[in-house]
Amino acid sequence: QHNPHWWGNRNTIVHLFEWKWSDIAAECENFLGPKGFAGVQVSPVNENIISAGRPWWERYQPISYKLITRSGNEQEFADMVRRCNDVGVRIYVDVLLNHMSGDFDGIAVGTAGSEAEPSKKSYPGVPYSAQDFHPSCEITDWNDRFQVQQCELVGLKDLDQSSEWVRSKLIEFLDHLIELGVAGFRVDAAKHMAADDLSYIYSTISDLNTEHGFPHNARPFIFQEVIDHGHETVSREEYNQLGAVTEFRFSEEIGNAFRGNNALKWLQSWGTGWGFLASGQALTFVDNHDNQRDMGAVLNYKSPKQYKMATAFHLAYPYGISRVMSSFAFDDHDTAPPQDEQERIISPEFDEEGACVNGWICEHRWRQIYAMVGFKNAVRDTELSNWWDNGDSQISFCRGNKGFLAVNNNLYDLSQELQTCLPAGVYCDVISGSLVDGSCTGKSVIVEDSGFGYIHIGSEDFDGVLALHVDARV
Ligand code: QV4
Repeated sequence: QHNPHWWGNRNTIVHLFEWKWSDIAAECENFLGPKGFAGVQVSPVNENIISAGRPWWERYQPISYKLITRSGNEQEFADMVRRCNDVGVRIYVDVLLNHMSGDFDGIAVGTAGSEAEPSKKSYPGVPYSAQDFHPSCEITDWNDRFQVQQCELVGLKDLDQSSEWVRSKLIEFLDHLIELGVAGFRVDAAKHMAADDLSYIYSTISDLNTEHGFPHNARPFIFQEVIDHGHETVSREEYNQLGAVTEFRFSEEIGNAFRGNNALKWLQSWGTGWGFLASGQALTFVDNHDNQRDMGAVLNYKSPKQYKMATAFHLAYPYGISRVMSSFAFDDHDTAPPQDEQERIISPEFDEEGACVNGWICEHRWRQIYAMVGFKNAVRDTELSNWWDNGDSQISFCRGNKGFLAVNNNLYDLSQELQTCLPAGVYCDVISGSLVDGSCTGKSVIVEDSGFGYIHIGSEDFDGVLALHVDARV
């Protein structure tokens, strides 16, 4: 279940973290479809516990499988899926199969109004009771398989996926979403569930809904959250046959390189050469909603120049199933998404250039990022060739005769005749500008009959990357 069922030549997923369904529906029609995005990962859709201050992570604590959250209700969800599919943008749902909520004093009320008594493992909204869970214990040793898979991840009540009842409830939930037209699932905390149990669930759920444009017998796309830094007892290799797996080493190493801790010349062997999963099994990202909040090498929107360079490399290099992050502004781990005084999530607002203004970051609306989504579409199915580097952190390469990328992460200029592999002509650098009414608002590059062009990326330039492709020819 590795096929994301993309439409046409599209091939990039965006995670619209904490967005409302009605806003995503509009975004599919107004922006994602026109710009060539392939799909959206949406936040958890089923009822969750309500936590004080409404941190984003309350949505990782389910109370029932009713489709009512701060992002909207079932009707709004169904409307979103329909409208996005209609413009060729797929929906992938973040699903919590591992656990229910954590402890709570007394009776908790969820976002759909269901009551639960987490301390007794009682969730009548499903219903689940204590016998559907593993006995409580803490994970103290992350290399102990029993603890990782049968104890409680940060105290979240741990479902027993070997039980017939639990399996039937999970399958019913996933089938409901498939019926509504989704293309697949991000499986949260997959590492904390036995691969055999997941295999049973994945193989039992329905085919995708043909009324939403999927072919007959199409299996749901599965990508599993398994964090494997290498040498772990529960490894990514237990899951990659079942579906794609989040490749966290990609995120860590790309952050490391673009922060300047590793020369970019080493990226020539990026991908399996770095010990990553096979390209078709790896869900790749510069940052995700968890590690963008951690200190460390991972890049996020707060280091925009490096972040845009890393994203350009991510989307230009032929490796992985790409996902870009779209965040809201945060100070710390618990910052809630943009909300009003009644704690309702607010809709993103845009300035005249299309950038988000009211607490939403919307990296996917940054020109340097959506332009690379277009680049990745334009060069789809071409090989990488003509790698060039300066022995340090200036690099360039071609994608067939359709695209060319150059990056300068040194503290001096890149000024050089380079092989672009493109047919002779004038091309618009889609990073510094765009093609408007046939003329380029940024840097233009003249490509000679030989394929060479003069490339300049000053160390002080606003962006450290230059990208040309055949769909942006002046
Ligand atoms: C607290 C204590 C625990 C204690 C518990 C007792 O910290 O030690 O056992 O109380 O009740 C929130 C709080 C957390 C609290 C917990 C339970 O932050 O302090 O525990 O709730 O009340 C997200 C957030 C977590 C959040 C959780 C549930 O990141 O902070 O916990 O949602 O709301 C590993 C896993 C990987 C996981 C990653 C974070 O292998 O699977 O850790 N990633 C996924 C999601 C992530 C999500 C979860 C899993 C859980 O990507 O966003 O956690 O669904 O690497």
